[in-house]
Amino acid sequence: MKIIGEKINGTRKRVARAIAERDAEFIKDLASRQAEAGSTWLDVNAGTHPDKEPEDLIWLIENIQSVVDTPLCLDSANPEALKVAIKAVDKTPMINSISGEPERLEKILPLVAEHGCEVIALAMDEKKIPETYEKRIEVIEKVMEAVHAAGVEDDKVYVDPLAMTIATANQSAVIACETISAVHGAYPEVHFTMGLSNISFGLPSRKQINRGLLILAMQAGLDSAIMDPLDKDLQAAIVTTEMLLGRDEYCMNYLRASRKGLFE
Ligand code: THG
Repeated sequence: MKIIGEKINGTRKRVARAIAERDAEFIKDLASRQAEAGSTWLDVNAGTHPDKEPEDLIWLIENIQSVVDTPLCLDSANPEALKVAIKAVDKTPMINSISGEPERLEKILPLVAEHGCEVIALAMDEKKIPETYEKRIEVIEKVMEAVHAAGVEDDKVYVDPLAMTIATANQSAVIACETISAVHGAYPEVHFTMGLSNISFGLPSRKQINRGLLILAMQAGLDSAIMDPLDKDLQAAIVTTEMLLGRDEYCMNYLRASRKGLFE
């Protein structure tokens, strides 16, 4: 299971303040702690000021790279901001994200192909997030056609099935898992990821719900998640589920995690 550390996100109030005040220490601390906790990528989202986004992204990237060498996951729907950010990174980044929206495919896929990036593909288009897994798969088929036309390999693609808030969409975890299973069947080389926290919006004890979704989705084929790497219970759920899915020979990782106190 590969972890995309979610904490450097300008839509979070504390991070928005750090960006506005150019509080580099706050950002560096988030970067170091998430890298130490085992993140394969660090998500970098500069927030929702389109005019300031490229400048803010560069400031974030430079500060993060001054303390860690973990590759970054550039979280923006804006092709112009992505173009500038790709030039500022030391290591090939993951791009978060494309979708079935033609403009994003046309403008972002060439960048992905040129730089050899991994890319997250959302199972939605410019109209909306489809309500059934059959319709989400139709969107992903369209995205994969464009991916192939751009010369990007299937194993660079991370499909995000989009798990909506369960409080208002009773079947949303089921639909997300069905989407993963079906896409996995059709495109065996494609990877999966998702933001775990949308599912629990508006309900109490959110971490409990996020953790349950993680386990169900891993069973369906999820092999990466945009998540809080500092959440020990979530990390424990990953180690345990990997073992239960038969991916931990002699239970070595589980035993190592136990000795290190992950389950205390
Ligand atoms: N899919 C993809 N990218 C994404 C998302 C997704 N990027 C953004 C988001 N969703 C995932 N990132 C975060 C980052 C931080 C938080 C949640 C998701 C977070 N949330 C706190 C919580 O859930 O309690 C509240 C906010 C706060 O702490 O200020 O921290 O789905 N491809």
